[in-house]
Amino acid sequence: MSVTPTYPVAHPTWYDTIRLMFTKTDIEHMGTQHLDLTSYEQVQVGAGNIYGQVASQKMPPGNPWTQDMNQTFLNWITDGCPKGVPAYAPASAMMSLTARKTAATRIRKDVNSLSATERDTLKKAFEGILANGVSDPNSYFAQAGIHWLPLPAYCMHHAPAYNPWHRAYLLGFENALRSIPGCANVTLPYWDITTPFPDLLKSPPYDSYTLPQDIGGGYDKGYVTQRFSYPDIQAGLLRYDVTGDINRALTKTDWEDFHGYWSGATNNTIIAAHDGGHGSIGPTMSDPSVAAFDPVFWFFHANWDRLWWEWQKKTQATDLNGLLTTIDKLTDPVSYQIFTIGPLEALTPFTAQPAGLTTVKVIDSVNSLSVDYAPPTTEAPMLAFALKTSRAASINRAVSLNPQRATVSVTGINRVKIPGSFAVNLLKDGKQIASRFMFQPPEPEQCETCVKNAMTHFDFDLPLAEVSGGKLSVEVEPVNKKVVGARFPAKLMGNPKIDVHIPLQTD
Ligand SMILES: [Cu+2]
Repeated sequence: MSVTPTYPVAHPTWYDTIRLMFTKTDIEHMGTQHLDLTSYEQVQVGAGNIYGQVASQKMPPGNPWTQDMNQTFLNWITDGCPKGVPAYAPASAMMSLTARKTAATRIRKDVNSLSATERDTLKKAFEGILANGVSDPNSYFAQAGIHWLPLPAYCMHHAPAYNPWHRAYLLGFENALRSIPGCANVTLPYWDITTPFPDLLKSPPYDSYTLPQDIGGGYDKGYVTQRFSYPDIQAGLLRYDVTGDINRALTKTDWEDFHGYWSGATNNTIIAAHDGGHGSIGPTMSDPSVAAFDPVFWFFHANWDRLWWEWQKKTQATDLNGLLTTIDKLTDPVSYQIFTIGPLEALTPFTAQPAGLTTVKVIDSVNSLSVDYAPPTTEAPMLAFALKTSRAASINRAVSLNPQRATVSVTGINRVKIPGSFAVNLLKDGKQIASRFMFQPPEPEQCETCVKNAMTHFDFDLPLAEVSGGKLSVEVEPVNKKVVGARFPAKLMGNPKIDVHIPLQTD
């Protein structure tokens, strides 16, 4: 028995309405054009395009939808493409993970997949918060200012609360966007950083921001956020092997290894990718005290949140118990404590706000925050791009033509001595062969989180042939060359040490 809905439907879901709107002919017709109208994921991602076609009466050919049907489809998009639950689902299935997933009303999309309407709404929302006065908590200035300058600074990096803190931060920013009239359903899109810098973000209001007042740290009223040239951004992402770090992170089953850096974990997974991304984008994004003022910050961080959620789903860490099974409480007590000891669950300043967000509350993105992510629409054109550039060699690491690998660890760098973010370059016979980036404030000795884990290490996973047969050395290249010079003196930062490990080949 099939029930035909009466159009228009105010709040349709995929299961109760949308999937029934496509006829067998439509499905066959679009199938030849590689759009599967029986797939929720594909229809959701293509929703803007589909709406454009049906609203202009081009589709379905010769049998256009009625005005009420178009309105229904538009309502569905406006609601964030809710999936709903299958009408035939038994009660037990409705409790399953897949069915629960449908609770999300905020579907964040790949920034390259937005429809014209979605782009308009997003722009309106951005312009709205940009126009709000600096003392309005829903102003762009106030939101960006939470990260660091103007003080107090709350930001959380290279520490166990990094992922939860930024998830709460993004939700607050998205709520600010939603406070603008007509934008109540807007969601923050993400930039899949394994694909080129999105065109949308190269023009106003997303290309730059001008400070409306002094914020301290030498950043005065009138300061305009700065980016590198777009080709240089791509080169930077390759230089720091951001895609390689992401891929490595997603294969990890432990919380520490996914994030990397503390508790004995190598520093070549998510936080390394995040740092490398910041360092690649420009002077503003390289400095945590102002990074959030560059509008790309939000799209960039939505992507790290998406990747955390991807990893959570893969490791069944989407609720507290699941997440705790990924943490080794003996070797990493701090991570365990931030999810199990009340006062340590706070995410300042978000816990004090009405939403009362804590580390525990943000774990289940879908059921607790109603936030989910549509899959990326483009498939890693970075690889194609990379092969066209002179830096093609570095991408070979990701595709690993040489199975014999070496792990190079650089330890013993005291980062608190280094004023601001810096790159660590690994050299063979004086020639740079790989680099990593550390994202830190201009005065790390004033930052409690930095001081707590001052001794840093950097890990490089390279083909053995690239590191053998020559003398390895390491240098620290500060971002702020004006103050520090092009290379930071090794003696001042501790005693860096290089270790090379050759993992056993198991196959
Ligand atoms: Cu960041």
